[in-house]
This record gives sequence, structure tokens and C-alpha cells, in this order.
Amino acid sequence: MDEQAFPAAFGFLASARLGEGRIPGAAFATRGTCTRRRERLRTQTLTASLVHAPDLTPEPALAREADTAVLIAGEIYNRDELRTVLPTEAGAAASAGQGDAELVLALFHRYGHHAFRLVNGRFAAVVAEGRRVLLATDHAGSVPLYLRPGRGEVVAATEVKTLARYASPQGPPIAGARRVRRMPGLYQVPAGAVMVMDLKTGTTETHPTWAPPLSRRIVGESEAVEAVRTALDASVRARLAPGTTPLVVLSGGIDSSGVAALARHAAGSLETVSMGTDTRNEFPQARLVADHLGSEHGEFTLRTPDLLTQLPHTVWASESHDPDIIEYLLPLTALYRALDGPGRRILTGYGADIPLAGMHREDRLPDLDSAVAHDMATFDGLNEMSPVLSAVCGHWSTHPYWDRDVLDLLVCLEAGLKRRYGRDKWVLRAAMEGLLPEETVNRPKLGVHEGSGTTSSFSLLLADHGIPDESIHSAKRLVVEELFDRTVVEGDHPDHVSTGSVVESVAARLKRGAA
Ligand code: IOT
Ligand code: MG
Repeated sequence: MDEQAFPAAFGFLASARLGEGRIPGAAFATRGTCTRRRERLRTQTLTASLVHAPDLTPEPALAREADTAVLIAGEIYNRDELRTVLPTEAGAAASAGQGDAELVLALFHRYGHHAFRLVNGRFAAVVAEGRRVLLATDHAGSVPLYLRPGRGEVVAATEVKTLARYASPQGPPIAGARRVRRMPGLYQVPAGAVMVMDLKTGTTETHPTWAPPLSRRIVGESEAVEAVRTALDASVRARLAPGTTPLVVLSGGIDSSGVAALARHAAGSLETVSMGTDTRNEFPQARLVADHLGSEHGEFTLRTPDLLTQLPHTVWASESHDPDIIEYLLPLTALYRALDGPGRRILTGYGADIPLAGMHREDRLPDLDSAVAHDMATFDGLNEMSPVLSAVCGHWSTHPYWDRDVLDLLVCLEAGLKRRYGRDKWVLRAAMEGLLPEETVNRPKLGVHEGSGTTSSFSLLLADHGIPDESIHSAKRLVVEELFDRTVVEGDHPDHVSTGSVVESVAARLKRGAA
């Protein structure tokens, strides 16, 4: 297996404990090998179960020096830039193939918890030092991180289901962290934050390390187009594994086609794959792009009932209970699960619609900017970019549009560059001109939940159970919440949870309520 294709660890369950530590065992949804590690520091012990690609050592995910230990799941995209701010020896050590934990350790020595303000990546990290424990997320919170705070011991994990046994009604609320549905005492670390805990006193401070830009910049057309193209190109390059053929999940829309085009140019070769159902697909649009780029292209068709059967897997993997988000994620989880064989590194166009208001279909700029502001203020905790969605089948996914630099740029462009000449996402379309067929550049947005028929077939399933039109959306919420309770809170394996029976029980509940 190619080392470059994967981060050293996909996820972890870790405990930081005063004195001696015990190594917690964990049942992750993430597929991989579990390795246990223990670091005894002067006053505390950091123990962890790391889940990682089979046949690869997780060592680069761990670093230790004197009284400090670092643990990281995921990967850093601005390594070269980060090394330039380190003293020469630390920079050299961190670049000698020792991995991202070593790099974070060196940054931590220099900047303390502010180190995480510098990092552009897709990660969750734990730092243990003295009697302090730090828990950090990337700017997007793209690798979810949960904790059970406490005096004497803090437990943290990238999948909250592994913390279920630590849930307990006691414990004060902690400022700045989100509670988890039906798991009292457990919290989610906010996106773009580092929480600093004192093991002796049990106190916690939360420091934001990133916030979405609130201001908008006025930039000329060509300058904006050039900036978007340059930033996205750098982001795609940072996400490729040298010497391997990139794999892009392709709908044939501008977002994924743009990523595919840039990946093809950077790597010299490309693989693409598209999914559809027996009711709907976007195969011709994706095929057009695949042919244009000369990619090795695959198509995968699912029967709609088989798609809906996978709802429990989507909730189990994402640990999200937002019904709209689950509809976006269901077809993608189904596609990842259909990619058999060894684990792959996958690039997706997911996320572009948030800073560019791609889901917004009107012409009015105030509404467009309201949509951007709303979505940038509410994405945290939805887990829509969780690596577990693809890691349930051993794949590592990454989202070039949510690279920190790309996101900062896209969010702050003034709305008139996002909607222009009657086209949505204009600046991105203009940036991709020349790399893609004209038809693709101009193709109007179609969401994955629409293009795959997911929304309509989920609605139909509920209608078939006697749920009236006006209750469909709230019924979807109830179904997704019950799936969350079963697969995340109670720990049932999704193979043993049936969408049909959950829909039946929700329909019965609604009927009783209406009677
Ligand atoms: P959409 O933008 O259609 O799809 C997201 C990505 O999934 C695509 O860029 C592509 O990489 C992949 N994909 C979509 N359809 C297929 C397909 N048929 N075959 C293979 N790959 C495919 C929702 C949406 O419309 O997805 N995602 C939005 C909005 C997120 C909303 N979240 C929020 N407000 N917090 C997005 O930004 O991507
Ligand atoms: Mg999109």
C-alpha cells in the first residue's frame, strides 16, 4: 500500500489521565487496523487507540519530546509553509519524513496553543503537556472531535460512538462546546478551535483559531478569476499523493469537474467515478467531462430501495442527525461503499456551494449573501465532511473547496462575483473556462440529492407509509434522529438496523400524535 495515499491515522480514541493511564479499546465505524499506544509523561499519561490504514505504521501520527506528546488524525496541507517558521533543526526534523505529529510538536514548542492558528489541514489533534490537555480541530472541523471532560481524566475521540460508555448525567456544561444529542456529559469541539483543559482543576478554556470572513472584498473580474484558479489549483495539488492516479467523485457539475480538471493537469492521469439510481442519474454530463479529460471512468447504478437501505450507514458514519445533510451524504456514502478493493484517496467537489451560494437559485444579491452568511455560521457540527463517510470502506476523502485558503478567498468575494451575467457560481465557472467543455462550464447546478433522486425517493417512502405532504420533512427529521439514537447512541451496527422498520415506527408515532 502506498504510504503517501493515506494519513498515518484516520481517527483515534484517546485518554489523558493524571498518573498511570489505561488504554481504551474502541469500536470505530472507520475501517482499518487498530494500534494502541501509551506515552507516560511526568504528571499524566496519554493513551490512545489509533485506527489507520492496514499495513501502514501509525507512528507519524504520534510524537513525543520530554514532557509533551502530540497525537493527530488526518493531514496537514501547508507543511512546507509551516517548516519555514521553525528553527532550522526543528524544521529539518519535521521534514525528515517524521510526519505531521512531529511538525505540530515543533510548532507547539514555538507558539503554544496558537500553533493551531497556523495550520491549514484536515485533522483532529491532542496535545498533552504538564497537567494540560489540548484538543484541536481544523478550521472547518472537518474531522469531528468529541470529548468527555473531567478532573483527573479527559477522554477524546474522532467518533462519538466510541465514547458512549463515558456518557453520564453529571458534569457542568462547558462553555464554547456543543452537547451531543442523548449523550449527556459528552461535547463536540467547535470547528476552528483549540480547547485547553487543566487535568488537576477540570477547568476548560476554548480559543478560536479560525472564523469565516465577515467582510467582502471588491476585486476586478480578471483578478478574482485568476485568484480562484490559483488557490484551487494549489489546494488540489496539496491533496494529491505523488506518483498515484487521483480519483475524483464526479457528477459532471462545475464543482467536481473543476477539481477533476485540475487534478488531471497536476497528476498527468485521472480516474473518475459517478453514481446514479434506477430513477435518476447524471451519467451523460459526467461522461462528457471524463471523455474531455481522458480519465478512466466508472459508472455505478443503485436500485433506489438499496440506496434507502443505506440510510443507517450514513448516519452511523457521519454521526449527523440533520435530515437535509443526510440526504446529500446518502448517495455519496453509497458510492464510497461501492468502491471495493483497497482503500483509495478520493477528491470531491463537496462544499463549493456553501461559500458560493450554489444552492441559492435567485438573482438577488442580498439574498445570496444572506445564504452565504447563514451557511458559514451554521455548518459547524453537521459533520458533512467527516472522513468516516468514506473511511467505513477504508477510503480517505478530501475537499479542495474547503481548503482554508480557498475558503477564505471564496467567502470574502463580493456577491456580484458569485452571481453574474445570470449565472450562479460565476467566478468559479470563469476560472475553469478552457479546462472543461463549454457545456460543463455553463451547466446549471443540480444537487446530488436531486440528481440521484434521493430526496424524492425518501419522500415517496414516507408517503407510502401514509405520511401527508406537509409532514414529510418533519418525518424525515424523526427518522434520522431515530437512526442516530440506534447506531450512534445505542451502538447497533447499521447492518442490523432497517430503514423500513424505523420509517414504520415514525409513521405510527405521527398517526398516534395526530389522532
Ligand atoms: P453536490 O454539490 O451536488 O455534490 C457534492 C459533491 O459530491 C460533488 O461535487 C461531487 O464531487 C460529488 N457528487 C455529486 N453527485 C455525484 C454523482 N452522481 N456521482 C459521483 N459523485 C457525485 C449538496 C449538493 O448539492 O451536493 N452539497 C452542497 C451543499 C452543502 C450544504 N451544507 C451546508 N449548508 N452546511 C455543497 O456545498 O457541496
Ligand atoms: Mg456542488
